[in-house]
Amino acid sequence: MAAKLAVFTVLALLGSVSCQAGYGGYGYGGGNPTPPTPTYPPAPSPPTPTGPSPPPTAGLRVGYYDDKCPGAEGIVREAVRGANDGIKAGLVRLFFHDCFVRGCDASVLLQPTDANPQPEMLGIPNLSLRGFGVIDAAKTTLEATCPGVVSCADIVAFAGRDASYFLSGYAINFTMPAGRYDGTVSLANETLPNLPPPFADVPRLKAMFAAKGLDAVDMVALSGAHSIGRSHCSSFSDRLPPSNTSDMDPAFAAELQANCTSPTGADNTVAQDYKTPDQLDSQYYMNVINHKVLFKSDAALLKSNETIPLVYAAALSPKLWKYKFGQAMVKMGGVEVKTAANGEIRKMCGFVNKPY
Ligand SMILES: *[C@@H]1O[C@H](CO)[C@@H](O)[C@H](O)[C@H]1NC(C)=O
Ligand SMILES: *[C@@H]1O[C@H](CO)[C@@H](O)[C@H](O)[C@H]1NC(C)=O
Ligand SMILES: *[C@@H]1O[C@H](CO)[C@@H](O)[C@H](O)[C@H]1NC(C)=O
Ligand SMILES: *[C@@H]1O[C@H](CO)[C@@H](O)[C@H](O)[C@H]1NC(C)=O
Ligand SMILES: *[C@@H]1O[C@H](CO)[C@@H](O)[C@H](O)[C@H]1NC(C)=O
Ligand SMILES: CC(=O)N[C@H]1CO[C@H](CO)[C@@H](O)[C@@H]1O
Repeated sequence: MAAKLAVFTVLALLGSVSCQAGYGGYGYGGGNPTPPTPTYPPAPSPPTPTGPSPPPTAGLRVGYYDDKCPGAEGIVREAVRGANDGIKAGLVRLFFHDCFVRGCDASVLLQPTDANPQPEMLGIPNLSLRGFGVIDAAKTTLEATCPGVVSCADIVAFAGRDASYFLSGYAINFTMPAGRYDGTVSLANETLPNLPPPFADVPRLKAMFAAKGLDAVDMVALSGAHSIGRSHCSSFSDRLPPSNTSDMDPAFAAELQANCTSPTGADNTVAQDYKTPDQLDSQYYMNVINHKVLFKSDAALLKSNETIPLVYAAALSPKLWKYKFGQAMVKMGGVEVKTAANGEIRKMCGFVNKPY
């Protein structure tokens, strides 16, 4: 108890620990990706959340649909509840990917059309995003209940929140402000420059998060999303023997190498968190400390004196991390949101209302 209080104090002094939930794991494929030079848009300045229920972000507010479409959040939650753990993990990542490319505007959901043959969802080789079916199912029910009211961007945000709730065994339980509009632009070539790659170091991670108005505390907090989901071996194979340039635990590396070995040459997948693969929990931070993580960008958190204390704090105080994770998710949900002036409420999440 005393230890927990001490940790909490340390964290309070550091200015709140939140976690970067869900970058990486994109499985770029192709063993030796050349990092593109990111072009950083001007960073927005979202308000700093305070207290257990963070205030509305970027003009969004909690309970936005209470009068417009009562039950909207419940409909999304039920759609998420029925998904398996892999899809739930995919929904957390979908939210992250949506927000990091053109803001949280459901641009990640837009499908290829004649007018736009190369949308975001085709942007990264082996991206293997999941969860689109859950979003579409929720949207169908919502359109039948209150047509033209609930944006796909809000559905993605609610679904990311709800997946966190279920995968944490209801321990991560936070309110998500809403009122986002859907974007009409989705470009494949904007994905790589905006999504942090699995080989990023801390300065690069910090820069890419800062470009979205998120700080190192948010980044470390959101990284806890690597306690769920799976990754293609091609995203970290350069950290395994025989090339062996990493500080990975040797026994763990040998086990990964065995699991990644495929007689057919297929790019196998392995669990992000070998210990509790389907639980959104702070085990990830123990894995970082024990050198049992997949990506260079995970291991990097133990190589910067800015992120080291945040990693230890999250490992030592799971409860505090859960709170910070929720805060960071809300903050991320405020990134570059659209309004009625520059967005729409899509009728179908995969297509803009008027393609021409
Ligand atoms: C989650 O939080 C809400 C209040 O926002 C509360 O009503 C509900 O009981 C909580 N759920 C759990 C499982 O703690
Ligand atoms: C991205 O693709 C779009 C549409 O194909 C094109 O108009 C734009 O110039 C491209 N941007 C870059 C940076 O290549
Ligand atoms: C890398 O090689 C060194 C020296 O042979 C060895 O001590 C270390 O355990 C190896 N690391 C991995 C991840 O295999
Ligand atoms: C390797 O695969 C086995 C069998 O699926 C699994 O139990 C183990 O956790 C995996 N190890 C790692 C490090 O992924
Ligand atoms: C990190 O450590 C370096 C060298 O030890 C020092 O110059 C730098 O000020 C430290 N940064 C922070 C944020 O403490
Ligand atoms: C697992 C997987 O889908 N791997 C593919 C990644 O992309 C490269 C290039 O497009 C393919 O060759 C791999 O098979």
